[in-house]
Amino acid sequence: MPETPADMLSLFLATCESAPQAPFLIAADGTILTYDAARRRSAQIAGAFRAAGVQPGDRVAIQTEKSQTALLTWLAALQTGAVYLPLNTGYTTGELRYFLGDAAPALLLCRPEDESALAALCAEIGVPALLTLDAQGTGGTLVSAADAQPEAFTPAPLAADGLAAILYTSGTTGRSKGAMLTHANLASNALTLREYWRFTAADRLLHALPIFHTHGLFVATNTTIAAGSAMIFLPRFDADDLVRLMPQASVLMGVPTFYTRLLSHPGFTRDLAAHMRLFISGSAPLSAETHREFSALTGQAILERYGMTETNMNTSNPYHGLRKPGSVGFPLPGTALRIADPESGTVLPQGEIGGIEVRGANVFCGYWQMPEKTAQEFRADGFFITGDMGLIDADGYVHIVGRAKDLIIAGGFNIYPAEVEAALDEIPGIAESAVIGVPHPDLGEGVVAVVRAADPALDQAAVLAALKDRLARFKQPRAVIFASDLPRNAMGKVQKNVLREEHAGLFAGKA
Ligand code: MLC
Ligand code: AMP
Repeated sequence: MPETPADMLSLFLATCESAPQAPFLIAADGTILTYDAARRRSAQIAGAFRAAGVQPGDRVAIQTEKSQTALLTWLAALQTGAVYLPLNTGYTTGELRYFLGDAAPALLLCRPEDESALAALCAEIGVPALLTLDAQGTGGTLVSAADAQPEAFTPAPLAADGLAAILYTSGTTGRSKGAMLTHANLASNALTLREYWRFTAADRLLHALPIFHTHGLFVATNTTIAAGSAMIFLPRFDADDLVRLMPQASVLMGVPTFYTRLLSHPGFTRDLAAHMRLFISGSAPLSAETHREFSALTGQAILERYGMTETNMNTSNPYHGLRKPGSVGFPLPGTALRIADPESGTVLPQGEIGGIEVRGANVFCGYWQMPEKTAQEFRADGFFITGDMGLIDADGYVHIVGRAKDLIIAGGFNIYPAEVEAALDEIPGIAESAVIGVPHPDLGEGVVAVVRAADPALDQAAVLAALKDRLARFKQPRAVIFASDLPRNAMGKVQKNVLREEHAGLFAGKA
């Protein structure tokens, strides 16, 4: 069993102490930021946060491009005892208004180009401090403020059950919910994954994920920190870069789109992958077909795991032993997983399909300022209702077979149809809408809006233009279909399964 979990800062500082010159972040050009350099720079950033007014327990919201400095803000927030609140770079000002209003952060860190628009928003909703950071992580008011600070910072004491981060997840109905993650949630999961996936100081993780979500921020970064290993840290996914840098790496973590794109890259060969220790996939279903294609090409089986913002990682295929295509593996040590009737909560016999419920040190402590919503999503015995449907097979492997929640996952990003429908229904000329996900060869699922227009002159271009500033780009429909009526059941509910079947082939052949 891993040692008693503490918090991610203790794990980071332990490596800084034992191996200060070990590489932590390696840039695409080979430049190395050591653990010690990361400690010193994050201490300066912590000093800048404190000077800007951040106190223990305050929220620090971040919406910046991915850079080494952006990642160090996570370690800096930990040092100040603040609660980290990373935000998708695609969110529009309108979307930010809600998150900032709800979380009431003491500080917002944003891109320099957004500063004036967001200064107005911060003034309006009472966010007291605003700093900027550019895409390279080398310019902006945060950088100059950090430069003026000492390279040592006395960390605030952290309690295991204290809040480390709030990550917003959209809801099937109503407002987005801020999932509250404690220090123990994050540290326990990082230690579990370090052991389960055999991470050591020798590992070099190829990191091409965004750092505003659980996958890139916690699974990748925290596991690396817990093992004292390094990340080859890239600003975004680019198949050419991955192929070029793979010879220096030992592990890749990605969403399924990473793997389908690699498979269609001519430079991705058996020889290129031969030295790699591990390929991990998660955040969305990896098709059994992609799994098999990858094995046929490389001779290696992708290790698929399953997690959620609320729970960190729940299951994983084994490091040694069969990594079953189409399965997400076994519950991780310390995580209890059961399949239950979604309505009654009665636990179902092995092999039957039901709702996936989990309990363990990895599971979050509730939704920010939503005690009722929190209570609804936990059973009385502490199991969290994930909203995923699945079964456990005769060998004990968990399979996800669908979702009880109305959710689309495109390229690993979650899109809640209800939110897109609400935006569509506000467009003059749209009488009603239904948003569905249909198979997409690159993104797994693609967002499709089926609308009944009251105005016959309305076309796809006009609908998309109206959504442009309302919704982040990744939530916007890839196609708008005009229908004279939406299919409904006897209860009057739109039959999305009928629409999904009807439009299943819409993106066939599109990469
Ligand atoms: C980009 N676009 C997307 C998109 N990503 N649209 C829908 N869904 C997405 N995921 C938009 C771009 O804005 C662009 O719009 C157009 O699609 C084409 O962009 P691209 O250049 O082809 O895409 P790219 O930038 O390469 O991004 C694709 C991707 C990226 C798959 C590499 O989305 C990505 O890194 N996804 C990872 C998401 C992730 O980390 N999820 C973890 C969640 S945590 P336009 O208009 O410019 O053409 C979680 C828990 C767990 O789920 O278990 O891990
Ligand atoms: P998020 O809210 O962004 O954390 O997304 C969590 C959701 O992603 C889960 O509830 C699942 O529906 C989905 N998910 C994560 N990993 C997998 C996986 N390996 N296979 C299928 N779905 C997954």
